Amino acid sequence: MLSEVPTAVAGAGERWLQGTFDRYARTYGNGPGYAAIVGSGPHAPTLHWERCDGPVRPGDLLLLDMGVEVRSHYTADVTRTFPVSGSFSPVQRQVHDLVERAHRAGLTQVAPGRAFTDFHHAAMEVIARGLDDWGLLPVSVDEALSERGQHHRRYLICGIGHHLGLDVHDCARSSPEAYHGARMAPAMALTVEPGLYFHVHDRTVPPELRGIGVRIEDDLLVTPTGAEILSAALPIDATGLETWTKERI
Ligand SMILES: [Mn+2]
Repeated sequence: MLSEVPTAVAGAGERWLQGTFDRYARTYGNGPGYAAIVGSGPHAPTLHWERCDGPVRPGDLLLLDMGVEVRSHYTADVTRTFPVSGSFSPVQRQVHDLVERAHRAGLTQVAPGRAFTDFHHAAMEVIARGLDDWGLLPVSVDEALSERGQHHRRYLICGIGHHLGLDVHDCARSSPEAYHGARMAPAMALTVEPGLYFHVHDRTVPPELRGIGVRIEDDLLVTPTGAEILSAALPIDATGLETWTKERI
């Protein structure tokens, strides 16, 4: 994928990367598990950017959310945010570092017997505290984290994980008791995917944050003793992603 980024930058844009992934998915698996998301620069904060009709610019962050449906029809759902130039700018790295901390906090909560929502709350607390450190919360962290608050969700309006299987959002029609209200059990597969999305026109954040979108999404299998990260081959830290990118572009 990343070896095709220079072609995207040269003019073929997001379309080229989406098309490249689709071709690989079709060739080596059954096909894409869902419409692949290629969000470059200001498109990255737009959730489910499947239009993928924009340019890819040298200083952009490139949010790639893609999964191959293998020939047994099970799918993956993985996201990383790569710096097109090979290096995160200081502010891009600042955002990525906070999402990484939230992600790590979430990963530690995936284990049998845990409430399904534990990883959500763990990640959200890190996000809320980080945004408060940056002066972006209009209320205290406690109030933001309270049920009536949720001010931090302005920048993270989606859920941060879901069951995964034959459908990318597997068991989505389950009852609340069997889904968010349930406890995790061995053999469950799920995603953990916190992010931060600062829309390009969002005047509640300083100009340097506008147009930055970062998500880290891993696929996990709950085991009898904890969880196995099925997508662990990909780095989740900014420095690791820089190295990964530079080795391929
Ligand atoms: Mn997902």
